[in-house]
Amino acid sequence: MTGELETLRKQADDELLKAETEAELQILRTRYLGRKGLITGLLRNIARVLPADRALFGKECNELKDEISARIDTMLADIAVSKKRKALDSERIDVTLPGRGIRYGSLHPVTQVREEICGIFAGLGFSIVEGPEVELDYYNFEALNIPRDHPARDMQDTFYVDENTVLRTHTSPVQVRTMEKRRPPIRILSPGRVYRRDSDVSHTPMFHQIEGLLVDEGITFGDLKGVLTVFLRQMFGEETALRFRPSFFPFTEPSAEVDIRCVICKGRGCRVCKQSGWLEILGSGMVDPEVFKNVGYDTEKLTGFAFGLGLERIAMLKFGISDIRLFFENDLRFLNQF
Ligand code: 2U9
Repeated sequence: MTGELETLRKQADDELLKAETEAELQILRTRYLGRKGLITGLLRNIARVLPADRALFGKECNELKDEISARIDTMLADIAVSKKRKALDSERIDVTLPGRGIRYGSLHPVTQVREEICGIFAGLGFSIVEGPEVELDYYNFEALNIPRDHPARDMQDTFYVDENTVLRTHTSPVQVRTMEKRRPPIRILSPGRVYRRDSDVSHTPMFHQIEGLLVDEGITFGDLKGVLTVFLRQMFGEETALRFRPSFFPFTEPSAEVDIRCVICKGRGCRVCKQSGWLEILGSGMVDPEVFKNVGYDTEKLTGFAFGLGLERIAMLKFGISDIRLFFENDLRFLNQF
């Protein structure tokens, strides 16, 4: 190897030993191997070499070029490997650390009560039916024997959409529609939202109801008492005392409201039962023949009973909630308790 080449190799060797970064190596590559680089410069001046030595000189230049290039490649590869190792070290996952806790949701208390009641009646052979919340005046009132001048018709109680259309004030219209479509025996339960112009600690403009209807030949008030007793004992406990009180509804005759012994004070008298020892749970009665006539049922052969209850009221009693509006605020601090 010529002296010139030997010097260049030593110089390259020194500089490569000092190089630490990718950028420094790229600079050296350009410096030695680039188009205007040191080795290319030597080759360009090959005319200075004796013709007899040129072939060897060219060969040695190329070998030096290949050697430097290979060393730079190896060093770059080493740098890439150590970079990758550092990255992996810093990203190492400790699989023994505890995971983030899963936060469970819960069903809304009104949903829980609805599912419980629907479950009990499903066990008694009732099927669930649903219907429109925007309802014709006919199905909400007229067909249920609520005459034009009845107080429940007052603008204060009902949201009117137009002269013939209302937001349903109860789920009874669902049952009228079902009777129009189907012949008895009928055993249905209709849960859903209802709307009334009312707002205070125990009333909201929208609330949830469940109504039930059973129609067949030979159904008596005894069946009403039996079915509602089974329901209330499953819901509030087998020992629950019940009281059937006479009442009035335009769509049932006779009618009864049903109370249970106060679940809070067991009848001793408290704030929740207003010292009476009893809690009003539902309204019920034998379907008025006028209602059957409106759906074309034979009132000589068919009888039936119906009942209705407000879900928020039951949920308030069950969970000891004193303000109905809490159900509709979607405050997680409230909802997470159930
Ligand atoms: C048809 C015939 C009769 C449903 C009934 C009640 C008595 C009742 C209230 C309970 C609390 C409404 O949510 S509340 O304010 N309901 O007292 N509901 S009988 O009677 C019917 C239903 C449908 C065809």
